[in-house]
Amino acid sequence: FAENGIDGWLRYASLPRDVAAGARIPGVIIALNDSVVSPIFTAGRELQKGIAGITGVQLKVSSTTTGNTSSITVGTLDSVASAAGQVANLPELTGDGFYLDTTGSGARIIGHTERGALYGAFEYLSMLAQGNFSEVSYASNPSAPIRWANQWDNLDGSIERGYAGPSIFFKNGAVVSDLTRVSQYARLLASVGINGLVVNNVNAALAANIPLLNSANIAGLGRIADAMRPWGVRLALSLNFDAPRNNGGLATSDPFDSAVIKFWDDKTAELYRSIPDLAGFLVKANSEDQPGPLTYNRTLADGANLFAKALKPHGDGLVMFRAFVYDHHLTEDNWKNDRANAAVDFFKHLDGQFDDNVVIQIKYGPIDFQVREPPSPLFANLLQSNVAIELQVTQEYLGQQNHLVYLPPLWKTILDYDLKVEGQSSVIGRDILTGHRFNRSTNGYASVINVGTNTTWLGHHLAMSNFYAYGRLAWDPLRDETQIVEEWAHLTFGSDRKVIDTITDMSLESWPAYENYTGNLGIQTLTDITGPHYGPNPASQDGNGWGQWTRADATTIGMDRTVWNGTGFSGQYPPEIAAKYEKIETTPDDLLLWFHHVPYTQRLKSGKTVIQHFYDAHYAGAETVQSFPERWASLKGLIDDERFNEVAFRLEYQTGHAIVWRDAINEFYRNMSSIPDDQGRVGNH
Ligand code: GCW
Repeated sequence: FAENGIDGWLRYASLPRDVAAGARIPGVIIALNDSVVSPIFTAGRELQKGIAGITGVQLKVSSTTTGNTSSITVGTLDSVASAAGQVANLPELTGDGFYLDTTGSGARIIGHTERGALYGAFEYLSMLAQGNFSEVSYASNPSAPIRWANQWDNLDGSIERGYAGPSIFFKNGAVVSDLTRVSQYARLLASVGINGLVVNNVNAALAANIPLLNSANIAGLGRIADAMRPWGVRLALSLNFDAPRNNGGLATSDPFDSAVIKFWDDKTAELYRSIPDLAGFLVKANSEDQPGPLTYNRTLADGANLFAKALKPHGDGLVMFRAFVYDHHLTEDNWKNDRANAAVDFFKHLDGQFDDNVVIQIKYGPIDFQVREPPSPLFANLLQSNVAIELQVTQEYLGQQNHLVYLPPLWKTILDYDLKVEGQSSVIGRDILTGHRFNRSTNGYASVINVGTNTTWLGHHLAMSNFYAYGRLAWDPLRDETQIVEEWAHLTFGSDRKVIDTITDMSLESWPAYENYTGNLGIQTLTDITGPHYGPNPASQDGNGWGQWTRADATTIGMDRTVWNGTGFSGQYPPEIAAKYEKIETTPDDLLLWFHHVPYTQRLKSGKTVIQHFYDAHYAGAETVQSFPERWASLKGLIDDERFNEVAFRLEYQTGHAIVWRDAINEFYRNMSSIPDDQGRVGNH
């Protein structure tokens, strides 16, 4: 089978003979739906393929019960009950949850929905692929209903912030004809519980001259939806707020204009004729030059509700309305200006004004996918609105897949964060995104993935752990990130303990190392801000309107975000959290420069000065990754040469680029501060 990565973690490699000997494989697969578009039908086929790969046993798939006493039965509660009789004493199932039972002679996989049944089949296959034949009986339910992926694909086939080749969806202004890669992508998405996909770039107005919503493209989108439907992945679209003006021949896109309302009602109806299970829309409005309701003196809620009302008659479609609204022409000479304040400033007062099928999609941090940020305080300020967190699998600011950076430890700093809203436990993953804390039923997750036509999907084989982990954490934000990467490595590279351990260790060291050699103490990823967001360029942070400032000068550095003397950002958190960040003494070192403007000689809790920490951390981070190629080389022969060589190449590159980062940043701040490195390294090579 292919070693090129197309199957990702779904390779179903044959088990070593001694392990396979323990397999208890039932005699037949019964998948209780014979419609080829049903996820249950898909589950039957996937079980057949997986079991053949893993054990060499070729099972038949039937859509009705057979005389065979030992079977793998997959279906929904109703279909299993009517085929096999009463199913008693099942644990509670919710959403796309499933029940997996491998006790006795066969296996039962029962979904709360058809999609859930498919997820259960993937879970069973994952066990088998890891050589786990134990008897289990449990229910698994998703933490939240929204578990979406976003692609920033443009209709011309390019991908904004995509690092693995052009789009698998679009080319030359239209949907591609061969959608093989789309169904393969949907298979990977489904295998980790992702149920929705926005296929085009949020910067939809960039392509105003290429109409997404003409009849040819609506038919093309219908074909994409058809390709994904058997995997339970629903299609959603990013909309250009100005489409009525740009493509509809209207004089305005004002959300209160009756012709505009009719335009969206008609387009939505047309979309539903082509895509009956359309998942909804994603809207980036009044941000980074995208049009929006503010352009027409209407509120952001008016804009979101325009689409919500167009969707409403057709079913359960959602408007994912992005909270990433800010002014990118801020002037740095005003000490109190702060881009980090924007989301709460724009959205807090609208809480309660959004229709019930609107979801506010909030980037994890207040700025923009930086190597470290505190959580967006908006999560603590929307108590009467649906919310979803936005993460990035595509490594825009995090090495663009040329660097190994395993992201879950970063995501966990947000998901595990207790915002203590109104003094009560308000952990973002466990309490807020589940909807429990504020009694919401439509919360969840979105992540920008940006796969491309490259056969590795993301450009770096090891980056796929981030894709995998995203789905796992959206399903259960309490899952342990170490366990996730071990499981992924096992499925992707085989059962050799040395392979799994080496990949796990390197992955867990990778984000702290990247933070060390890029930007530490909460100063952000010190990359090129106005261009590609790649490589060191600390000078580009300041002196422009983007607001990713460091305010570094000859003696001091950092953003003063205190209430008493700064931008007031810390005051957007609930009192207990705000108080902690208000003072240097209670601000953790890793966010010191996010919240405070201090001298380079400021002492950290570690006892070091800020500047010496910069020097040391940059050396430490670069040193960690110097060990990666050698550790990877020790796996030669334990995995296939193709993937071995491709990963080796990227790791080797990373070692060099980490040194470039280290020296560029250290030199920059040594020049600026004139404070020497007490180890005598900086400026001395
Ligand atoms: O920071 C910016 C990215 C843009 C992106 C934007 C967003 C799609 O650099 O490329 O636009 O964030 O999230 O909307």
